Amino acid sequence: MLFHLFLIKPSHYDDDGYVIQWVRSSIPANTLAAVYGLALDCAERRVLGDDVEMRISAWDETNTRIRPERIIREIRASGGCGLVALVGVQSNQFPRALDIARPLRAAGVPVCIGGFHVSGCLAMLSDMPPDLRAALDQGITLFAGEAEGRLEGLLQAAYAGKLEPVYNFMNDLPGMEGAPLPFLPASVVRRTSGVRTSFDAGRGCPFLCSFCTIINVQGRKSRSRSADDIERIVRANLAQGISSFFITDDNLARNQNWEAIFDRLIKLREEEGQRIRVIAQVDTMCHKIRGFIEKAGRAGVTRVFIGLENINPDALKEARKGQNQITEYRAMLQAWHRAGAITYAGYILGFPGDTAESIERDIRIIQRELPVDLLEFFLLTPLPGSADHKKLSVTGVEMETDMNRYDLVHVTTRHPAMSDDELMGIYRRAWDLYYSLPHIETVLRRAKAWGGNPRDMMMKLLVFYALMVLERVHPLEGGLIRRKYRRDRRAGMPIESPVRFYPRLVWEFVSKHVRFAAMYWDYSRILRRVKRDTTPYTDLAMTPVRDAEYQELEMYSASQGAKIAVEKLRRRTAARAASVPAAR
Ligand code: B12
Ligand code: SF4
Repeated sequence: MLFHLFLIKPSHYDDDGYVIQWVRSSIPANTLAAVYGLALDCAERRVLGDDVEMRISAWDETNTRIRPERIIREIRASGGCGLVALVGVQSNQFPRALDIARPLRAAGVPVCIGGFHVSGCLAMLSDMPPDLRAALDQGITLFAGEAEGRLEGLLQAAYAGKLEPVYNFMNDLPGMEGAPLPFLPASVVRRTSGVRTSFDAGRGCPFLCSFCTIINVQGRKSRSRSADDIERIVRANLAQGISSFFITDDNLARNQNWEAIFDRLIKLREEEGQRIRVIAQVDTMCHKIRGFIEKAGRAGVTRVFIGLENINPDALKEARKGQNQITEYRAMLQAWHRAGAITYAGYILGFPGDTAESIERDIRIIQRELPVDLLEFFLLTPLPGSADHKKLSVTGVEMETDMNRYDLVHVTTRHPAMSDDELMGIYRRAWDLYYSLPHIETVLRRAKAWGGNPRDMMMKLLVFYALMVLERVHPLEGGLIRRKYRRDRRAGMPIESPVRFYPRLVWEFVSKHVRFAAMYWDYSRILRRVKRDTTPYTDLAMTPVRDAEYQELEMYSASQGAKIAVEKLRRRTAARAASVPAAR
């Protein structure tokens, strides 16, 4: 007997209703890896019985076309036994997930949807929202919570034809020690950039940011894999030729096991000579954790994502992100550069106090005063699962009803001072301002001065910006060469005629690549100039932190909140200085 399990990570639709899909997407989805690892474990343990063979297919729709009719055929050919699991479905992917499920359900194929949208909604809302109800009406099973220790039961129910409409484990977060490990076969990884895979070393974050869904879905307590487990994941991937990893923890700095994990990676690198490289996500106070950045550098962390979010303390306070102290940003960013890592900073636009002018001013301040390499902009979005979303739902504030637009690059709720068009306009302009040619030159000069590879930096800046301006997608959703299929259009939107669709596709392809070539030419000219110049380079952002800067830098006087933050720092420093002789 054969049971066919299809694990599919859906993508979402662009504004024209076509699936966002690439010949190669950038990063393999860890959710796919996590659920695949759990499914492999179930298959090995023969949880459906000794006479049932489980066949697992793992597809990421950002790089693989999903053909429901073929899935139906395959399941029928193998005796009609199987399950389609739509994994890691975010809010912006839920409409696409429903469209994939529709023909499957019509053919009687069991479908289950899990991930942040279902989990976030069930965790925070008292009533099930209309899109989840629509899924139940289609006979789709909804799974809220984490699958560790639960996938087995779900598969058995699917095999027996007894799936429940809803599985809700939100009140019972499983431990991660000893859990089956995230893994993707090289054949799946090769459909992305091909050199990197991802895994989560832990889940949960202690902070309370109001726009964050993670704390309400994965909890505020750190749950972590052991260093032994991390070593197993790394070795399994080294064995298939993959030595580069994205550790997806939202905040690796608050993983209770970070040190043991780094020590193990350091051992693999320094004693065995493994060329492991790591991308990690951390918070803005991580430099205060003794040894964290230094060990991260030795463990192979070469890129860090940091949720800077804003340089105005009032906005941070309003978002309950008081842990971000702007007076620490420069020290933290410089520490990462000393450890040899490239810094990616997330920056949120659309806080209530923001105006187009304040956003422009703040970007100029960042360019001058903060040693950020790549800055990525997000629109403040009430993501289902966040405290912000719950508050707006409870108070009945109008929000966008099309979940496809909850991708952090669309306006989803009213801003108190800017119209939707103004907010969208400054959002687009923010990218143009930051990635202006003079600033590209500055970042390349800094990269060279810090001993990095300016060409590598140039390519990163170019690709990041090009995805936003040419493809109109956030770089985190990007990939190499866009694919579009005429028939893969959002339900409710007409299938275009070939005469209209294909010429436009060709025109888009050619014009985008011509514009990309022009950008490449501009960036390369800058790179050549930077490489040729042998005079030592430094600037304000690279200057080590000094007491006097709190009077001098614009970042500390641009807003009332900034001035208060500096005053608080001054008082803290004075109190500390006064307590030293007393302690002696
Ligand atoms: C790594 C990551 C990415 C990666 C890879 C995606 C991935 N899922 O691996 C990349 C960079 C591509 C990415 C992009 C984006 N992301 Co992202 N991402 C994350 C992050 C940090 C980790 C994901 C992860 O690995 N989690 C660990 C896994 C194991 O947990 P899990 O996904 O919940 O899966 C478990 C359960 O849900 C359950 N489960 C899941 N599916 C299924 C299915 C079935 C059938 C069953 C039984 C169980 C089950 O079992 C799993 C194992 O326990 C999360 C935050 C987070 N902490 O999860 C944000 C997060 C998922 N991303 C988010 C967003 C918004 C985005 C972007 C839209 C942002 C942007 N503008 O670029 C894009 C979307 C593009 C895309 N195509 O995915 C939001 C989604 C919120 C929401 N309500 O939708 C999150 C929650 C972060 C946030 N800001 O709040 N992301
Ligand atoms: S620091 Fe990041 S993960 Fe933690 S609560 Fe804030 S946004 Fe969420």
